[in-house]
Amino acid sequence: MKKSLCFKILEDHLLRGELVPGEEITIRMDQTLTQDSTGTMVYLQLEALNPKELKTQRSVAYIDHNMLQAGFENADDHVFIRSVAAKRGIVFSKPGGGICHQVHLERFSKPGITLLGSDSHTPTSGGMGALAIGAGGLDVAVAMAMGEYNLIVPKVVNIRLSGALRPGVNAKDVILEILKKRTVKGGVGCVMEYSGEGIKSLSVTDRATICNMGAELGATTSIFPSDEQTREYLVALGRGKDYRELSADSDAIYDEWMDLDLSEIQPLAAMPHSPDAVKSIREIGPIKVDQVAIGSCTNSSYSDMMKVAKYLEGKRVSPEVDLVISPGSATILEMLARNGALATMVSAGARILESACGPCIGMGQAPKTGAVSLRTFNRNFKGRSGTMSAEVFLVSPETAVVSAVAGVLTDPTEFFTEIEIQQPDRYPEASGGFIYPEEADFGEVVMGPNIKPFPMGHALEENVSGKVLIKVGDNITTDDIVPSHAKLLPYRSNVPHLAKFSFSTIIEDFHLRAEEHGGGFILGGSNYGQGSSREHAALVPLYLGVRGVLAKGFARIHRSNLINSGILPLVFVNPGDYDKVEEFDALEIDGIRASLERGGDVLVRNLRSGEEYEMLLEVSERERKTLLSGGYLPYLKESTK
Ligand code: MIC
Ligand code: SF4
Repeated sequence: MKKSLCFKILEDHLLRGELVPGEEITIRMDQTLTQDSTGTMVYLQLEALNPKELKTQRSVAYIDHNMLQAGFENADDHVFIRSVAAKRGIVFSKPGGGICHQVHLERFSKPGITLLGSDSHTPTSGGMGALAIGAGGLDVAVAMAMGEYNLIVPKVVNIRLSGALRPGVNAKDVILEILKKRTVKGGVGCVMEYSGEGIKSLSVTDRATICNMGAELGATTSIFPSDEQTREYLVALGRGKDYRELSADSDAIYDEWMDLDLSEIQPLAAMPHSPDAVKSIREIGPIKVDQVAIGSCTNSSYSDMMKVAKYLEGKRVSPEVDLVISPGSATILEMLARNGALATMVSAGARILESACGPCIGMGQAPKTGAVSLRTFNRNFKGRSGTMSAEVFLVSPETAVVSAVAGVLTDPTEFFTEIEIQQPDRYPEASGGFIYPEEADFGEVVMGPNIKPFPMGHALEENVSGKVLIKVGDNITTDDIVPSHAKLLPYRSNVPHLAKFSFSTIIEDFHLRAEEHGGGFILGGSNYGQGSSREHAALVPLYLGVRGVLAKGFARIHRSNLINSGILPLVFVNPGDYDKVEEFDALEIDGIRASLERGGDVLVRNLRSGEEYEMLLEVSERERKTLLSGGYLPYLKESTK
């Protein structure tokens, strides 16, 4: 008794360690998912691990990010992933099948399972009652090879929902409200667990929207119980047998609570350039809009799409607005095509994009210079759209579509009183977009010329020294460390090429600085490395000779990626010391191996000022060994010798 749903699932999957918040445990992973922009690295690493067989019950490889084939690179990556999937018994979802999180929810997620994905929005499946976690690629490769994953036991925050959303208010507004209250750091080290009467009125896909953007809180994951809504969704998908009723004990103990009355939530927007810069649509006022993009793993479900289509009936998109729509999966696209909704969208003047991430990751549809772009997505970091000067607002599909017609930002509540969408009784069979292991034709693993070996760390030296190559502020994103858009995504399997663009949202010559000084340190503020799971944000610094990152705090996935790459994540004991370090200061850490072996703090000397800073290197036993070996792969190689 007294258990949260999160702890019940953790306990069910516990292999090693104790369920005490802050401690590292090892859990069994039932399923994994990868997408293509992180997937090439995952599969290169899986090939390096070369397991006899996979230890997961189900592993799926999606192609949804790198969909523009402006050159051979993306197509080569797709074929590489398909060839490894065939060799290893992994389900392959072809390009066009849809966005990994939406498709996984439809076809593979189940209540009570554990899922590890090489994408930060993997928690979307929490809407189904799965414990779904985003991680760096190497962790996902290891989960496939060994069936396990190491994580720090989270605190569990209980968000109690009451009431019901008013017409025109979307589950997106719920998570924006939570982001407004807790900020992009507000979930670090926590799992957000939802309960209360209010959840009954939320469909599985509404819940998935809320869990999806829990990633923006920095949370380890988010989860809803499974109930009648979950059963109906699974039955409609022809997967009724996957249903299991699951919830927390009625007297469950939580570390924190938060109450939210759904009926009080207003339509909201996250303003440029952070998902927690939230204001109500009315507060922001009727600003002129240039582009509206509806889709992404946050808001591309059947009901979101149908709300958009219903509103567009008999209307016309403002002549000054570009409206682009990407349905979340081939299944949804097929349903919209069959019921006429697609025709409504097209005749209103919308552009229909394929079922993929598309503009959410800057894969096309970069807005014009200085544009205001409303997007139903989850991230609005500067430059992510592909246009540095664009102002991206994150909104719900209801706000997006009403504003697309009005030409200005508009509160949708009064326009949705008559619109009600029924959840479908039956989804069509999965499209021909899957290749199951049974039917896969395994030949050779195929590697195109753009796929380069990934860098590997080496055993940690006694003393580490170097210059501070860059000093950055709080909440630096992985989009800053390694930007991603149509021009760079094709190089996800080519770390040397990506390295030339590291930190280019902040300075142009980071890679030149690193080359000139033979590597060194990065100085960061709090929540360093928030955002995506891309381990390129560690592999690129590793390639450029970065030995350590000194920061006030780290985002969860990025911290693990640094350790997996053999880069030291050092936290200031006195955050005020951050101000005393300047760019190009020479730093020295003596006896770092000994400090690590002792498990104590680390002293960093500033050769310019002569000052010493106490830094915390808070690591588990396994992480300590990983750093000593120079990364997770070298560590695994040593420990299995
Ligand atoms: C994102 O939304 O930032 C991405 C692109 O999906 C990333 C993965 C990547 O960088 O390839 C994520 O969220 O992990
Ligand atoms: Fe794709 Fe965007 Fe979702 Fe990332 S956030 S998985 S880029 S749709």
